[in-house]
Amino acid sequence: MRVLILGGDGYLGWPTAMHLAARSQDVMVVDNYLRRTIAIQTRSEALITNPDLEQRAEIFQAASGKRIKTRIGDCTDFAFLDSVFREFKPEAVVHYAEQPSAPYSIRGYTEAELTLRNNLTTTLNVLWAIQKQAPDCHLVKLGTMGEYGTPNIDIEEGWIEIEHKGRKDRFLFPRQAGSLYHTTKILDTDLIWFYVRMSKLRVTDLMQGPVYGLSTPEADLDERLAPNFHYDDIFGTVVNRFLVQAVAGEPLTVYGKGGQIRGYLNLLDTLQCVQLAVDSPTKPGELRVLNQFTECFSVNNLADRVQKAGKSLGLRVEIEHVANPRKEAEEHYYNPAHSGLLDLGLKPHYMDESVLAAMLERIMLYRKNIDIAKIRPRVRW
Ligand code: USQ
Repeated sequence: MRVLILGGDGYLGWPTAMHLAARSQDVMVVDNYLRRTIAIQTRSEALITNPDLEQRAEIFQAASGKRIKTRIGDCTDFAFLDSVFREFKPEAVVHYAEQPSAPYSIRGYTEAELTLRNNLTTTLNVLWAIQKQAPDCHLVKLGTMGEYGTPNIDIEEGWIEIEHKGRKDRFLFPRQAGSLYHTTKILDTDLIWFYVRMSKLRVTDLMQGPVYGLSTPEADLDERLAPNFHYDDIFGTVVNRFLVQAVAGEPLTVYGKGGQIRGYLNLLDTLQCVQLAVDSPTKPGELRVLNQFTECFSVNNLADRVQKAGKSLGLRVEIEHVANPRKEAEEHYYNPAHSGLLDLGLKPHYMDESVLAAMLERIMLYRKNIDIAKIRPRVRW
């Protein structure tokens, strides 16, 4: 199958590209290095220095014998994206090409405008390129569990049936996000649902929770194939940040009371989920929504787990409740459904102590790269 990966240089994009190429898919990746640019501008560079996309593809080919095609360009430029679709004629598109940081989207007007324009224009362009060049192509779009927020009712998998004054209909589950970045994902969903209804596109929206991990079978072939692993307050997700903090001897930064619950998953499971979605395309005119996480924890629970795993390696890990830089519920109900991917065949890798300890050991190899100044929250809501 020809699979086009937009945002192929990212934390998820690059491991996905290698994973699919290793399984003999014909893979092309596209990226404009937006995340790398923002990381330099905000002093948020990743823990491990990554070669550029073309070099990564060469290293991967030497290590695995599998080729990944690369195109460097901006998906907000429709002429460029249209030419990529015309040339490659994808059968599936994995769309990761968005500004993914909630704190960055809140930082100031320039960052808000960039996030809104980049994310929405890219999604519009992808939908148009599919309509024009590959109308039968299956779009696998990375959404986020953050679209739903933390409502005081059970979260369904994308859709909800509502009975009102004796009549029933099915609607997208209500969405109410906690950052502008997460709000752009809601707007993406509305845009996608419009084009699915109008043009009978095939789409899967993967509502993903925070991901952790830095090891995959392909990334482990060569150190230079590692994902771009962030621990800064801009791009770092909470588990990866806590693990680096533990190695650095810095207290774990629990925001506020720490009762915030989210649905987490291992990077290995992101790869499985995307593969499962690609392997089972939806019907024309179908928007399938899958909640993509394997287990729910509070931030306090995560901090305890990291502390325990650190102790097993002789690290002294302290936990600190810092003033919450975000406006979010710190104690709330949270019960999201997540059976769709399990039904498709997902075999979860759960977060046990050995998984965290293995990550800590790997991070220790890069201890000298840790810049303490990147750890504390620098953006407030
Ligand atoms: N948190 C802390 N301490 C930290 C960092 C985060 O307590 O040092 C808390 C946050 O306040 C939040 C939770 O941990 O309650 C998760 O934060 P996060 O930074 O790991 O995740 P978030 O900003 O929501 O965004 C990340 C990805 C985003 C993805 C999202 C999935 O950056 O691209 O969409 O996870 S979700 O959280 O389900 O919306």
